[in-house]
Amino acid sequence: MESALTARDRVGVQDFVLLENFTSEAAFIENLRKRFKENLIYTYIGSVLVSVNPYKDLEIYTKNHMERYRGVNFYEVSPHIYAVADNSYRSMRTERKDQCILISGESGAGKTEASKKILQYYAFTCPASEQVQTIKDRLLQSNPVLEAFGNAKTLRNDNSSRFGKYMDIQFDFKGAPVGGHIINYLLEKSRVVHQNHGERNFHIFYQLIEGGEEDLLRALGLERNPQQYQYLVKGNCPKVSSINDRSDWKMVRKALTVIGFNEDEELLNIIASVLHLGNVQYGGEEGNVCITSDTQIKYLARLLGVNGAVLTEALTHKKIIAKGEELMSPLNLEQASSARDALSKAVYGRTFTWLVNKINASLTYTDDSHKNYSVIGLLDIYGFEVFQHNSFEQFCINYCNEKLQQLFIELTLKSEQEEYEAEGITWEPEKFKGIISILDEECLRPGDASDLTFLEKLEDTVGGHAHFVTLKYCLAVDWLVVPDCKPLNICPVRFLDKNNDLLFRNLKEVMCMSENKILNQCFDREELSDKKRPETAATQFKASLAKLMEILMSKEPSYIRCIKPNDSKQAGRFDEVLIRHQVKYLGLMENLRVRRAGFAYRRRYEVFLQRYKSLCPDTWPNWQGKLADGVATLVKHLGYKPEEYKLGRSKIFIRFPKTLFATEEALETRKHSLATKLQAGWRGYS
Ligand code: AD9
Ligand code: MG
Repeated sequence: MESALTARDRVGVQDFVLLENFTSEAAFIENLRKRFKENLIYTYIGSVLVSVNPYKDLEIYTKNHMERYRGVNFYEVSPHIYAVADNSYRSMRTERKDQCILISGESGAGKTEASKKILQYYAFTCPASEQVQTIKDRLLQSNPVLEAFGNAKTLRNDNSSRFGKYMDIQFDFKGAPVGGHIINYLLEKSRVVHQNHGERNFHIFYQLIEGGEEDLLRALGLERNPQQYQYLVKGNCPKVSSINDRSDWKMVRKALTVIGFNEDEELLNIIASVLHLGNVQYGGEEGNVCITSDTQIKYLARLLGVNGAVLTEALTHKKIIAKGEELMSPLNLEQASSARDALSKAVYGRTFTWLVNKINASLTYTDDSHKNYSVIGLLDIYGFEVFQHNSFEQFCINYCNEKLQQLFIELTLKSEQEEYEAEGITWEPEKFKGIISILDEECLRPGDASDLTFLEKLEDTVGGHAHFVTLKYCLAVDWLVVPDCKPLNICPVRFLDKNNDLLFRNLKEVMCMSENKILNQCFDREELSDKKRPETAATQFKASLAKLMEILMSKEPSYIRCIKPNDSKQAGRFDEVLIRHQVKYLGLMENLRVRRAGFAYRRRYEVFLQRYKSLCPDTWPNWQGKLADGVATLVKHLGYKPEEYKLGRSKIFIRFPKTLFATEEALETRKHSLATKLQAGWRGYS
């Protein structure tokens, strides 16, 4: 049989807290590596789960595995995402406190997969009636639908989430899932009209083109060739080897049925109309721009349910009000294409939000007896990402990640301030501070505001920051911000546009008249009478994140920290440099140090004394003096070394688990010997 020592040598420790050299980053990484080699992708830091993406299917998510973790304590079984899911579930049930599971990590680290595994675990292990089964099915099927519309292939991940998602699963008093609610955060709409080289548009477009039936495509005026569509050719990447668009199409259609969806026709019309919009070409002279082909407009009028002539005018003119009179001012070529793209983005973005609302409606359980439910929230956001060129989207995504990281610090590290300070751990404050307000200022400023003036302001304000460097190449100026150690090369071109996110009034008017049932709900006439300037995208995003933080703070959190093993999406490759980087900016070493600093092993004096007083003649049967003195006497008698513990105002802090284990063992031994003696008729000292 393998000895304990060699097993440990081979597979490492399942909780980093047990590492002998716990301050050594090298030891931390070595432990991860050993486990990764053995396909042990999960390791704890106390109750935080660290997960390394295996990039291959492991046989660890079977029904048998789910059974194994059901109702079992954290430390009795090997680390697993099911253990975290089960632990949250049990806490919710026993303590009646809402829970949330926060999943973080960079793009491609495995967050979305993790959230799906958790959902599957609840769907399988929680009790179900027939009605509950319907909700379970809908909860599960909401994923393929939202992924089709909100995920895309990027350079970092073939199935990258391009929106943030927070999902509440609601449980009744029996612990059965009876409903759900999703909040979505800032979809990366710009992807609809542009993709970087090697990336794709949202999956749904390719699914429709590859998987759509002949009749359907004919009705929508589409050809079975993604290369025909301007909005699909920018990234020059129509096919992805890990993706089967055709079978995904079937899956999505089925999922829509399960959700109880009956606006198929309208939805498909919208997807097709975006593709047609992308193919609207402009020609003519400056000042007299026209649309060069009628075909698209004919399809568009039908698919969007609007008047073709009015749409054509709105795609080539801008309505201005001068001296109380409405005038149509012709757009130049650049303005016209950007008006067209703005319409595509608005149509797609609003349809996405509509879809989320639709799913929410299908997850609303109407039985009144379930009003009093408990909740487990799952947060799966878009992960931190850095490309060669980064823009507004990366800024927002990374800002969101930064916020979440701060929450993590707030809840796990800062709340341990005592140990934190004692350990001399410092954390850098938020680095994005101020950037959004500078951006908004430039967006709202009339006159010469441009990406360049925005950049100049940034330089003036945060240019002195150690992580901020500007490199000036003509207009394509890049600047570097380093959030948590990672260089981020942000290209400010179109920052202002994207933040403003404006749609010309006459395009809005056209859409408000749409006969498409979905679009009709997406574009509301009231918007037209609203004189107030809409809030900028970044400000709205910031506000929605602030609300999210409130939601999360009101619940009891669990954490899953996902790590990406390499940049080539390959199984078995452990890229140490990349991993070390993530360990750093996820703050895992700090997490471990705080955990080891006594966090898990603190006891109030009276509890500690009560439990262990029998181990010392001076404290047995009762200590008469101050509690602190009693504890001091007791631990001295037990032979605790000064570095092993600290006495606080009301608690004892024990640094190493082994100290407490030894004391527990002593207690067991004493109980055992006492029992033996009692059996032998001896009464012990009392
Ligand atoms: V992003 O920020 O949305 O771009 P995620 O969500 O962190 O990113 P995702 O969950 O989509 O990453 O994982 C990326 C890919 O890694 C998946 O498509 C799988 O192919 C692979 N993966 C992730 N987790 C697992 C796993 N537990 N087992 C097997 C996995 N493969
Ligand atoms: Mg994801």
